[in-house]
Amino acid sequence: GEGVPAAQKSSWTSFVKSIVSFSGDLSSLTAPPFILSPISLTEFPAYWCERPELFAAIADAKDEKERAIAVLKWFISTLKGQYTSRNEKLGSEKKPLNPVLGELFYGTWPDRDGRGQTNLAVEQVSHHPPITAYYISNPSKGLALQGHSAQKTSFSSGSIVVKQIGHAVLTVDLPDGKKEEFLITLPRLRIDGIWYGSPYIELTGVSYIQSSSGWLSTIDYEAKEARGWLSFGGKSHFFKATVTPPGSSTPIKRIEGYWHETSKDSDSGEPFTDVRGPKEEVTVAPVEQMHEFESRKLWQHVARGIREGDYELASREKSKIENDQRQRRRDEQAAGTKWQLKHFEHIESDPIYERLGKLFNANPPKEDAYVFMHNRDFPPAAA
Ligand code: 0T9
Repeated sequence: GEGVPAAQKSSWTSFVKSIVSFSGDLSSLTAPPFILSPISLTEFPAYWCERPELFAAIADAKDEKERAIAVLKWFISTLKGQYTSRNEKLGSEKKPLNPVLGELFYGTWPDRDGRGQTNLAVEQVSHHPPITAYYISNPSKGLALQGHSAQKTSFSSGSIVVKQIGHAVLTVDLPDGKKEEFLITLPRLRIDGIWYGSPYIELTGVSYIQSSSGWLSTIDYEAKEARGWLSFGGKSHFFKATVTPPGSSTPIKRIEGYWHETSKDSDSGEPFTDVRGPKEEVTVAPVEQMHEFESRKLWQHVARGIREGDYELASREKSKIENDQRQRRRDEQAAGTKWQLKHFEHIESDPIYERLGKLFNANPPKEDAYVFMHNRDFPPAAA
């Protein structure tokens, strides 16, 4: 394949074979060096807020309808970062570092032009299977996004199919003291280009944003673009979305376009999203000031090995982390204790998911959740 260095061809072939015959937790498979990313999955929730002004704009919307539209606009604008940024930054989709239990990632986006500061707290709440919980808030705007992310993977006709497990809930504090909630479900992924060693993601299926006000946005990632009879095939990353009022099945707004470029109102042609311009990466503390379990500190030597092509260093440092984890688990077992999560509390059934999921027949009808314990200050109180 094009993406595979000559010296790693046979190891890529056997890796692909192991994916084919495997279903479950891909993160635990050992992959050849060229496909390794120096970035841990605990950093991924930052993709939700790399356009902080669009997040903040949700709070400025004047009514339920405008808020539903503002949430859809922000959501669509996150997709490029979530699903194509590794291709841009690292050349192709790469295998992220598999977070350890209790791994942390904190960051902020500064206040600018009155948008308020946005804060991010992430914790790896399970190692096997990998589950990442996150809480993103803009307190001055009364906005908070809480969610968790896990995956179920399978292999189908040359592609890795990834079902996203988990959901996110956006809470908006309204001026009258009430709250509006938005349940956000996540699309399926197909990872193509595996044989060639240059994987990339395509989104499939449908995802929803259900507001407690009754407004519903439906995003369809497999809709076909209307084209002339001379054109064949379709361009990647096309979507169509609808915004539907409470109790109705007739959309008042239809959007279509490319989530990695631009989209427009299907009826008026008015521009909707445009993510061709730069995004803002999250600001993190210097590594020297980090907690030992903060992602960039924990993985710093592994990441350096991967970045500099020193794979022996990377694998030696990775083994150290894994051995330390195994020892911790053994110690806990011996002491009859369990690892305590730092920021999140697990609940078996999320009441918001259950209540809002009913409105659009969410499948499954119930999901668990990780509730943020509000025990992190931004900036952190001096240690
Ligand atoms: C939540 C996102 C998620 C995490 C990643 C499937 C994947 C792990 C999960 C779903 C984020 O909000 C969005 C983007 C990318 C997803 C990753 C892409 C990917 O390939 C990995 C899996 C675990 C692999 O590393 C597969 C092996 C690899 C060789 C293919 C590149």
